Amino acid sequence: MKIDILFYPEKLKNAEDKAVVVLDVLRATTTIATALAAGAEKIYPVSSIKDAFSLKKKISGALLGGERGGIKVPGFDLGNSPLEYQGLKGRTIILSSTNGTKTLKKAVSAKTLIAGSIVNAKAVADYLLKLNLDVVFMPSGTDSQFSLEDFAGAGYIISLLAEEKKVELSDQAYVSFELARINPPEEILTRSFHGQRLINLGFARDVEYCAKLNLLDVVPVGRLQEGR
Ligand code: 3SL
Repeated sequence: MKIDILFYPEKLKNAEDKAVVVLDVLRATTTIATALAAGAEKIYPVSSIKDAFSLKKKISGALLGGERGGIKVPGFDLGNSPLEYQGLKGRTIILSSTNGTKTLKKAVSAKTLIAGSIVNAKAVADYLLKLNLDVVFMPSGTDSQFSLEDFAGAGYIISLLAEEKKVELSDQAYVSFELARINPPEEILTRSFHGQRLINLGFARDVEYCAKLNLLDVVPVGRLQEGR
């Protein structure tokens, strides 16, 4: 199994035969995993707030969730805190976040598209082992900048893969693996630029939650439509 990781959420190339794992550990992909674990039936990631409102008109009973600048969008039902996503049995969520949902849209060409995070690292690793495809990890970054927490989040998943299978790591995948091997998730998330930003916005409990390794046994897998 060949494993690679991108530094930035650039447009994916040559991924038609690969599994692509998009990470936005703080917080969109953690929120997606949490919403599914709380019973949500479907999650539609959308890029813009306008698209979120117009999709809601077409799906009766859907909840709107997401943020801009970390704060719940006016008129939305939920923000982007995973801790808000509870008791969602059968609900449809339309989610729009600053970086994470946009990165998911950039990965539409993947053979299999997965939303990964630290809270579902083992579930994602087990799923990848069954798929047995080459894997590209795609960190969402923060406002087009490198994000430590997504890079390390991929590393935790890679280390679980490497325990079970012979893996061939690209140079940057090796760096993310080593980063995760040496540093506990909570330290990485608290130290990261975006972790600090969330703590300053009053979301310290979210940062703590997003660092909980292997808390949830769910794998968000999706096929997205281009252009929404
Ligand atoms: O950028 C994103 O997609 C968000 O997850 C950012 S935040 O953690 O909600 O601020």
